[in-house]
Amino acid sequence: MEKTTKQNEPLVTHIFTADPSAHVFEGKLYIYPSHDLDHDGPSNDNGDQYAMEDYHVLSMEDVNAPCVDHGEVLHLRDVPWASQQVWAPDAAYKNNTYYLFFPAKDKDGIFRLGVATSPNPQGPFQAEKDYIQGSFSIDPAVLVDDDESAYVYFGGLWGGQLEKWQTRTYQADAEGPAPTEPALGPIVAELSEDMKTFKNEPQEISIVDEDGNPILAGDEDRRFFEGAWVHKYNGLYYLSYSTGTTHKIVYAVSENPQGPFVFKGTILKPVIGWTTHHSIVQFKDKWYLFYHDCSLSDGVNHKRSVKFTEIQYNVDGTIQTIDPYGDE
Ligand code: FUB
Repeated sequence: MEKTTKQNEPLVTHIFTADPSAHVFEGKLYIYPSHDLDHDGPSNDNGDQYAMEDYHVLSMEDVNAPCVDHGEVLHLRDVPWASQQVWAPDAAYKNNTYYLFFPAKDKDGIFRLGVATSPNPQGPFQAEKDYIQGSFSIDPAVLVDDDESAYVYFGGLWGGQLEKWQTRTYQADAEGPAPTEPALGPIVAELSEDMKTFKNEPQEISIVDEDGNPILAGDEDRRFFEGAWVHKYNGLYYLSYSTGTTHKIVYAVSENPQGPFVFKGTILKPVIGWTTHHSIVQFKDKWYLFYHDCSLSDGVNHKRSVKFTEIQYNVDGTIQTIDPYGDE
C-alpha cells in the first residue's frame, strides 16, 4: 500500500530535504525544497555543511496523499555561473512558465540568485546562463501579487553574506550593525515582466515594532536573520522569517508588499536542529506551514527533513503560535 503523508512527519525519508517552498499549481501541492547531502565535511557558522548540489521537486495530490519525489530537476553542473551550494529555492508561475529561483555561490564564492524555467511545475528546469544582475545573498522567495506584479524577497546573515552588502558592493570583511542599531532587513526587488531581471534597485525592507521603532540588531528574538516568505491574507501582506540564533519563525504585517512591516509575533517555536525555514500556503480552504527539522537524523544540522502542519488565524488576523512537538 502507498504510504500516506501525515502532518508533522517527514514528507519523504529516502532523501534529506530542507527549506520547503510550497505552492498550489494545477490543483496540487508542489514543494520546492533544498536537497541536503550526507557528508563528513566541515561544519561552521559560514554554513559550509550545507553543501547541496541539486534540487528535487515533491508533490502531493492532497494533504494526506502520498508525497511524490519527481527526482532531480536541476543540478549545479548545469548552472553555468555557479560553483557550489545551491541553497533554499522558491518557484513561481507567470507567462505560462514555471520559474525556479535559487541561490548559489558564483565562481568568486559570492552568493547570487539564479533563475531556471520549465513548462511544468515538476520540472526539469533549464538555468539561465548568468545570475540575476544586481542580485546578492540567499533565500529568494517570490510573491506574484493579484495584479500579476512579482516581487522577490531575499537575504540572510552570516553564511548568507547579507552583512557584506550594506554599501551595495561586496565587502568581504564587513560586519553587521551593533546591537543598539537597527537590524538589517530582508531585501525586496520587483521583477521585470520576463521574471529574469530586477525591474528596479533592490530595497531593504523596514521591520518596526507596534510603536513604529525599528527592530534592533540586538533583539535576536525579533530581528530578521534569513528565510523570508511573504503571503497575502485578507488583503494584508505577511512577511515571515527565521530569527536564526533564537531559532524561531516570526512574522510582521503590512498593507504594502514592500513594507514597512509591523512585527506581530511567533509562528513556530524552535525545531530540532539549528536552522528553521518555512513557507505558508493556502490549499483548498485551509492554511499550512511547511517547515523542516533534524528529527530524522537525530539532530544532525545538515541532514534535515521537510514537514508540514496546519496553521490557524485568529479573528484579528494574528497567527496562532505552533509548538512543533506539542502533541508528543
Ligand atoms: O539550507 C541552507 C540554508 O540554511 C538556507 O538557505 C537557510 O535559510 C537555512 O535554512
